[in-house]
Amino acid sequence: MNAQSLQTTLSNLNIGGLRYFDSIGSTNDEALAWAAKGARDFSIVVADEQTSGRGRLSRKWFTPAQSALAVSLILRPDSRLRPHLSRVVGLAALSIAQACAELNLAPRIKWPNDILSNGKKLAGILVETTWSGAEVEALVIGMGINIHRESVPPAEFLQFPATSIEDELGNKPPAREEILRGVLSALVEWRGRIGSDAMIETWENALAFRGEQVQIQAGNQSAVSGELVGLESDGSLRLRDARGEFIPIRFGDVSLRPAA
Ligand code: BT5
Repeated sequence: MNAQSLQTTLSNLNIGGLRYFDSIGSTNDEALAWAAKGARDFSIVVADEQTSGRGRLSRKWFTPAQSALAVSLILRPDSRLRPHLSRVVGLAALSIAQACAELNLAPRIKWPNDILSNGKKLAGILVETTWSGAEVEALVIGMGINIHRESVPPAEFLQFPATSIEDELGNKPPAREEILRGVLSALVEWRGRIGSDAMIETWENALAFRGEQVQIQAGNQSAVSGELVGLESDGSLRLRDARGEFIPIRFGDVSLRPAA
């Protein structure tokens, strides 16, 4: 993978700009800085290796060389996207899931930001923003996708089991550029329909643990348990507690687990 192979493979996608690095700290940091300096809509930062890849709450994201996709996509909200910014993590999750389904995997979305295959984490998403006064100026959608076996971190690094596309397929995956093209093509398609009911329904139908009991932990607060029913129209999670009452779980740094 290099800048030329990415330009060639993504040539039909109207990419705003491309910055490629053999090695970088975090593609999200680069994309946030670029967005603040005026990067065009749909620009991407791609790295072969990240030395300080980030998850939420400054958790580490593992991206060893030649094995994974680490991409940050910059979106500048237009009038269609702006009313639905809370759906953007779903936009990314759906797009990664759709690209994996095209490879004949059966991905599920562990709300809000993980893609699972056979109950193991295959990809993670980190959405960050730049602001202009009180308005979101740009969104940076960081996507880390495990492609080859070598991208899967050692077990002691993980709270949740992980896998890669190669592990799940049982044979060689397509080139990383091709997989990225699949993700970005799906994202272009779903971005055009971000306000639609179909977007929420498709996202909801792809959720992991639907109809099952789950536990949600947000920071130091006590955990909330209930049946995972689906999504609210803003993309919040809808649980039903033991008394049958619906509880919306807003985004934020929550973690979802199947109930013990
Ligand atoms: C995430 O956070 O899952 C978001 C990951 C986003 C990574 C992308 S890569 C491109 C862009 N640039 C960045 O610097 N970041 C974005 P979270 O839900 O907080 O999960 C983090 C946890 O996942 C860690 O604490 C580990 O336990 C686990 N983990 C780390 N690397 C992993 C990997 N490669 N595969 C599976 N799990 C991993």
